[in-house]
Amino acid sequence: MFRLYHQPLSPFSRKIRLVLAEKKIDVELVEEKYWEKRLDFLRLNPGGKVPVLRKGSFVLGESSAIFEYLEETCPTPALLPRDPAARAEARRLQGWFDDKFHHEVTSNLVYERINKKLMGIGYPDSHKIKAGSKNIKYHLDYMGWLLETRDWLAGNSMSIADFTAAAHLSTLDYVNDVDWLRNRNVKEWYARIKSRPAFRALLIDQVTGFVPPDHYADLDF
Ligand SMILES: N[C@@H](CCC(=O)N[C@@H](CS)C(=O)NCC(=O)O)C(=O)O
Repeated sequence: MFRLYHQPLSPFSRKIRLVLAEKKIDVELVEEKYWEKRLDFLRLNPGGKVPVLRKGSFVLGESSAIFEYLEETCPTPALLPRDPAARAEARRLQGWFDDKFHHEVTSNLVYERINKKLMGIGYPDSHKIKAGSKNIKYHLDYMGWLLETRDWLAGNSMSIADFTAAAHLSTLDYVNDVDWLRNRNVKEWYARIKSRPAFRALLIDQVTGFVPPDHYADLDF
């Protein structure tokens, strides 16, 4: 069986948990407090980051590499479209959310509000909170614009782009930082993806000391 070293509110870990669940791959979850820099974990992944996927002597870090590995070894259901241009678009958007969105939004809001406290490294920086709250508007508008002409973010089938975006947004929703009234297309898209069985385990997760808003686990939010 696979083992996944993760953190409950790590968007990269959440992306891989969604992929594993959608593909119905059994996994044992191991919560890794990566900030404690456990030696055995650093031996597995010298980069010291979660997620890390492991099965026996096979060990893999970097969520996009993990995703590609799972997509190739367990191709059903496919989370990359068949058409090369659409595949590239799905990968582009995975990069958009894991890079730009993460840097401009997730790290400014979720890491400031939650990770700092978990790691015992102080209080949220109000400048970062302000920046994240401003930046998320641009991203929600961009997603809404994509969804005006597409059923899913990268085209007409659900793909890794949707799971990546939903993984980030779900952590932001946990800290009540998503204005679901801003864009109808985004809310409707999130409701669709949130109601998938693969999403259930994420919605049950709780981080000690931080209670999510009531609508967080509500499929009819
Ligand atoms: N590019 C990596 C990013 C993973 C990442 O940054 N994970 C965070 C948790 S959300 C982490 O482990 N950070 C520890 C560190 O940067 O030392 C991926 O896609 O897996």
